Amino acid sequence: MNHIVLTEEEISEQKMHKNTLLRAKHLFDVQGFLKIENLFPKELIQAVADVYEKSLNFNEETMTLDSGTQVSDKRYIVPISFAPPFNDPVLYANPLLKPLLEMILGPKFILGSFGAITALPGALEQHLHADYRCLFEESKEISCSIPTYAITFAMPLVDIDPVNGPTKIWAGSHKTYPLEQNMTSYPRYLLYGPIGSCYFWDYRTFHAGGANHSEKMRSLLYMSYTRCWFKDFFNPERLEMGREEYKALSEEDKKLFIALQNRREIQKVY
Ligand SMILES: O=C(O)CCC(=O)C(=O)O
Repeated sequence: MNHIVLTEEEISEQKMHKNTLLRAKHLFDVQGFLKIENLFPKELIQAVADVYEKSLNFNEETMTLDSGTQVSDKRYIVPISFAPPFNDPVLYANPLLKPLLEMILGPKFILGSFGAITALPGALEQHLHADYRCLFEESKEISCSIPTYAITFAMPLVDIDPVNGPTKIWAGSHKTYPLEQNMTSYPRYLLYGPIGSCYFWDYRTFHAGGANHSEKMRSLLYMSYTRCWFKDFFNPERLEMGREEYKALSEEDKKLFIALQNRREIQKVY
């Protein structure tokens, strides 16, 4: 099994067993991605999904979404403001997940972006891409051998299956940046799962949003978690939060939102 299924005990204690953590970290390092089958409470995600779907302006005549930015055929990135129900810490600072994120991104990881990705019915497969360029343009070897600096975290807002828009991903491609453009030297996986599941990938791992062959929208919530020093110059940073919502955060959670603040503030927090 190349993904993680949490035990009932882990869920009730809201803590991953040490062996689960080590296995999760190992799988992530080797594959460049990881799926966790049952991280979130289904009722919470369903409530979030209902609010999100109602907020969308889907024009069925033109088959366009009058919200967000189109990123490929019938696929849109929609910014989401940190307001109820989206600002529940279970979503962005999940206690089951935080220790794993610390192992992957170091203890001072932060949230860089937060939004949703919606593939409309009939959306075509997206172009193959990684979420960032080689960090050191002059050396693929160095760029690929260092630990990761950022991940994209995806949380299905509908039950996703191979038909309605899995994310195609090429295992191990984060370690080389593609040796061949046809990707045949990398095993290809489909990332999908029910509401409550999640999957995430290294910014360097090659992937593509899959086609949506169903008659319904396929949406997922996404977050970029990064090391605190990383500034994303190539993707628009989408992080929207009102002053009141920010003030209501716990001191611990405020550390995750450093990207919203003046960089000099970082020194005050750490
Ligand atoms: O829609 C998906 O499954 C992934 C989308 C994606 O990778 C992107 O828009 O960059």
